[in-house]
This record gives sequence, C-alpha cells and structure tokens, in this order.
Amino acid sequence: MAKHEELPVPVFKTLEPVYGSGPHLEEARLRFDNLKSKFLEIFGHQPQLFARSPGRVNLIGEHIDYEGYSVLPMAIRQDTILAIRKNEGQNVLRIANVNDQAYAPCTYPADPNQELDLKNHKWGHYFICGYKGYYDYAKLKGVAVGKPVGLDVLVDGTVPQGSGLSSSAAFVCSSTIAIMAAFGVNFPKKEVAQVTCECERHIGTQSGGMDQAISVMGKAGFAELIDFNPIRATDVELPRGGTFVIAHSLAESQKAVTAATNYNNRVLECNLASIVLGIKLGIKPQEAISKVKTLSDVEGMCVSFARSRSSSDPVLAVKEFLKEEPYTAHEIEEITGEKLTSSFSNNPAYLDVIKVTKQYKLHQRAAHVYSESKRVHAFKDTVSSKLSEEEKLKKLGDLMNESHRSCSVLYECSCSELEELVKICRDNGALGARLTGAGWGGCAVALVKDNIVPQFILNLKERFYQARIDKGVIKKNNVDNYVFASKPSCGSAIFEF
Ligand code: NG1
Ligand code: MG
Repeated sequence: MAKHEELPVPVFKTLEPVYGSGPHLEEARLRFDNLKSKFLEIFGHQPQLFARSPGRVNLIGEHIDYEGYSVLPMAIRQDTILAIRKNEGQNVLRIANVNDQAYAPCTYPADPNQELDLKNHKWGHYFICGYKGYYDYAKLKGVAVGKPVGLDVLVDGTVPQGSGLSSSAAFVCSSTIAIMAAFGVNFPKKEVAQVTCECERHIGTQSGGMDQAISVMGKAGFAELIDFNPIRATDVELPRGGTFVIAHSLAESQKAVTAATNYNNRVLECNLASIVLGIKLGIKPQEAISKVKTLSDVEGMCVSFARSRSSSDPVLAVKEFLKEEPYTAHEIEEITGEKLTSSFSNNPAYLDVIKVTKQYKLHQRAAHVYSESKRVHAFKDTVSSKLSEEEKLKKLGDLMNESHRSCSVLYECSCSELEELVKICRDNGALGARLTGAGWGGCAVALVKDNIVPQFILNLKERFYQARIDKGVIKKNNVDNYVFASKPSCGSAIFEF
C-alpha cells in the first residue's frame, strides 16, 4: 500500500469522511450549504467544487522548521473551506468571503506572474500565493496550463486569524488544492505540502513548512512528526488520558505586517548565527556566506567540536563561539568580511530586517534552536517509550514547559498576555503549557488530564477571559471560540457534490 503522504489529496462526495457524525457534521453541513447558496447569489452560477484545509496546533518544536528541524504539530477541526469555479468569460480572480464585513471582496488579474503589493496587505493575497504556487508547480511538472482564465472563489474560515493556529496555511492550502482540482490535476500530498510551503513565502515571511505540511497531511487521531528536506510525516499516537486544550491570549499577532521586527528578524538571526559558527569552526567566510543557510547546516561541525569536550551537545559550540551580548551589524561584518546588505543583497525580506535591526542575539537564538530540536525528539521518544501513560504525560508536560521557557527567554517571541495565560494554565492543573505557533500573541496549548478538562476550561474562563469579557474585548457568548479542547483532525480534502 502506498504511504499516506504519497497519495493524492482525497476527493470525497460527502462530508462524513472529514467531519464524522454528530454536531460537527451538522455544523459543516450548514457551512457548506451557506457557501453554495452565497456563491450562486454573488457570482450567478454554481461552484464547480469545494476544498477544505485545517489549521493546526504545534505541540512542540517552535521556530525550528525553517532551520531544517523536525516539528510535532497536529491538525485541528477549525478549517478554511472554499468554493471555486473557473470563469472563462472573465480575466480576473474574484475572491469573496462569507464574512464580508471583516473581509471585503477583492479582485486580482488572472496573471500568475503578478507581484503582490506587500506594502498594502490584503486578505486575498493568500489566495494569490496558492495561485502562483499552482502555476510554478505545473511548470516544474511539465503540466500544460494554457491561457490563464478567471476564477470565482468564495471562502469561509473558522481558524481565528493571528492566533498561531495557522489560519494562513489553512487558507493557502485550501486555495492551492481548489485551484489544482478546478484545473483537473492532483498531486501526492507531500508534493502539495512542498508547493504550498514555498508559495506562502510570496506573502513576505521567510517561513518554514510546518503549517502547510500538517494542514495537507494531517491524519485524524494522530499528531505528526514532520521532517523536512524531503518533507515526511510520521504518525504519533498521543498517550491516553491527556487532552490538549487551546486557549487564545487575545493578543493578535499580525505576522505579515510585523515580519521585519519579529519573524523574519529571527530567521535572519539564525542564518547569521550559523554563518558565524561555520566561520569559527573553519569554513572560509565567503563560502559560509554563500553556502551556510541554517543551523542544521553547521550542526555536524558543532557536534564534532562538542565531542572534543566529551559531549555531543551542539549548544557547547554556541557557548564557546557566540558571545552572549548582542552583536552589532558591524561586529558581524568584521567576522564575515562583508557588509550585511551585500551578503543578502538578493533577499529583500532580509534587507527589510537589516534596515530596522540594531542588534542581533546570535547566542540565544542558536541555543534555542538546538535545544528545541532535542526536545522534539525527546517528546516523540517519550510517546513511544515503555513508561506508564501517567509518567508519559508528566514528561510531555515538562518538555512543553521547557519549550515555553526557551521561546520566552531565549527566542523572545512571547508577550505579556501569553505569559499570564500560560501561568494560569499551570496554576490550574495543566501538566505543561506553552505558546504555540510563531508567538508574539496568539494561542497557548496546555496538556491536561482528561478528567479535569471541563473544570480546567471553566477556571480559565473565570481567571483569564472574564476580565476581558467585562472590558468588552470579547463577547461572553463567543468565549468557546477562544478556549477549547482539541483532538487531532484530518488534513486537506476536495469535495465534489
Ligand atoms: P504561525 O505564525 O503560527 O502561522 C509560523 C510559521 C511556521 C513556524 C512557526 C513557528 C508561517 C506560515 N508559519 O507559524 O512555519 O516557523 O511560525 O514555529 O509563517
Ligand atoms: Mg500563519
């Protein structure tokens, strides 16, 4: 039997294979019926087909996917669904949302070579990422694409935006597979995961591939260990007796807008840390600048160094060769022998970072990445160990707590709201709690024993959300959208009905 990730994106005639039975199925029926009737109302014809892709919660392995390291997320029930139809009579992409108050309709030319106006961010840009991705990939695979035609698209998303649950990947992945299906092609899931990872970078973030990989390849009942280069997914069955509870800090992280100071800044810091480590460990500066991209590229050298000190921990090389005080651009340029602006002259996203960054914390970022990567493997090994379920849960919780500390102290991607929320989770019985996703806002994820989940959620409502309801930040009857237990859901699907 072909491996799950080698299979194409599944095409279903009914909703049950994805939404099961019970209340979630009923809710999905209503959403799809609404999508269908609104599509007809807006565009004057029926949709050709539908696509769905979920958000995700990352259990452990934060800010290391773009450094080439494995991560361990699970797909969640919240998703983006989308209806599409080719429109030969039009030369435009018309993109509408069922929530037209928050997301006004947008129009783009039917031109796969268009550049996105990144200074003027619009929600429809994410669809264009998928659109460009489809054409790039078709070209690579030698698929005849013909003259571009118009597309009519209607979107409905339930993954809260800026929450660290990857609403962006849910939208990009559902767009890409819908476009592929509308043009009559389908590819193995691991290839779709690769395309969608690359095409989301058109939005301007130098992201890794975790979110798209899990959105496309998620499997009901399992978290997945995602490896990169090449992309691979390995099922991880979580221990019985524990549930992951997701809780929103209510601080929205606008990653596309803050890239230069937050996300891309960290990606560049990691790149610089790997170049400096490479040079200190013997690579010629010019070669390091052109060839070393990630901390995984120099891990082997760091481990060899550690061996000379009877250890195998790459963090030892970080401690030896990267000073704890932040580096100025000038200090790094003295080591590399080249201006940062010329080392990265072909990367506009990095140039934007360089313009606004005064100091680079190479030691801290590298120490986070190497230690976090170890925690991912420790998490996976714990799950498959011979420990009792009780002991496993305790250990997983500890690893989540350590991950959070590293994100907060070394990577500095937390915020006061997340700190407060994580503390409340721990004070109310969570075995472990951490920020999830990019951070700087968004959600926390807590591992909680099954038997206390309802009480745990009630306590969070009382101790974190009530004050925000009183201040009018959220509405009382919406609070269940911000704090909920989550089981692993399945990945992308196409529906034809
Ligand atoms: P969010 O902001 O949660 O969608 C981002 C990146 C991931 C990964 C995490 C941090 C995108 C699309 N995703 O996720 O690749 O680096 O941050 O672990 O930018
Ligand atoms: Mg995202």
